Amino acid sequence: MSEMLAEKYLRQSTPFCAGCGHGIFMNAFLHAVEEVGLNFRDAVFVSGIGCGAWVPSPHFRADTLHVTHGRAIAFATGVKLTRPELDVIVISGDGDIATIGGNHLIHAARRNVPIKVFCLNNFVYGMTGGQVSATTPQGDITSTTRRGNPEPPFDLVELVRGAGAPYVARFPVAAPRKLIKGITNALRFDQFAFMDVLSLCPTQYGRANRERRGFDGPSLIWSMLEWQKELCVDRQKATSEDAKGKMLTGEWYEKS
Ligand SMILES: Cc1ncc(C[n+]2csc(CCOP(=O)(O)OP(=O)(O)O)c2C)c(N)n1
Repeated sequence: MSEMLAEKYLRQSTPFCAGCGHGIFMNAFLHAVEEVGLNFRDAVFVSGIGCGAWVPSPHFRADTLHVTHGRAIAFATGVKLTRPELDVIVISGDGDIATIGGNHLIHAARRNVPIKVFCLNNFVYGMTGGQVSATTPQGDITSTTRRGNPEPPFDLVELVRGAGAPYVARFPVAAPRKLIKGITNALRFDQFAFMDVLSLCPTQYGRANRERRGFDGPSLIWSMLEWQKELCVDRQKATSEDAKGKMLTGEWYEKS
């Protein structure tokens, strides 16, 4: 991250592990904030519990609410109702937003609450030891699924679109320029906006799935970035054949 961005927007340095995708997201997010001209004095950031929740709090020089696990969207809805003039932005993990907090996610989408939600999806509960979450791919190893996750995951794009969200996007941290563009669009959108940010957790997910996913190159972090690039296909370029077993990336706007 540039010194200018860090000095302007951050109170302190971050505690993320080496190779954590959340730091790449934080950098991309601050670039988008500059691009949009979002004034932190007009914004409130809300996060639940987990490593992803640490992106805004205690780091951003802004008003931040660091609330109970799974309840970030519920608190954010309350803030938006009482102070509609503020930009209310939720940043938290897949465990927080889509697993324990999944109910709040679908109802905020259904109600089109005008908040922005960035879900830092590293496929596990990272902070507490890499347990299975609602986005862990079937067959993957986690600390609570040692023989492979027997359950299918949520596709967060499909889930949130199905719940009625007018803007849904997915971008991987391995494609930072596209990620910045997407965040810029989400921040400028004036209704409910949701982004499935494909993050990376080398410490938990990477180590546990080293053999299964072939993260055995000279560097675990590098292998994970390469794997993430291969996992993603641009929804506008992909045929249904290309999309098999991949994750579609891009933006989906539902016209009202
Ligand atoms: C009600 C409640 N249940 C469980 C916990 C323990 N807990 C803290 S963080 C966390 C996992 C967070 O995972 P995720 O949201 O995916 O974020 P990550 O750490 O992966 O970025 C859990 C289960 C808690 N703090 N509160």
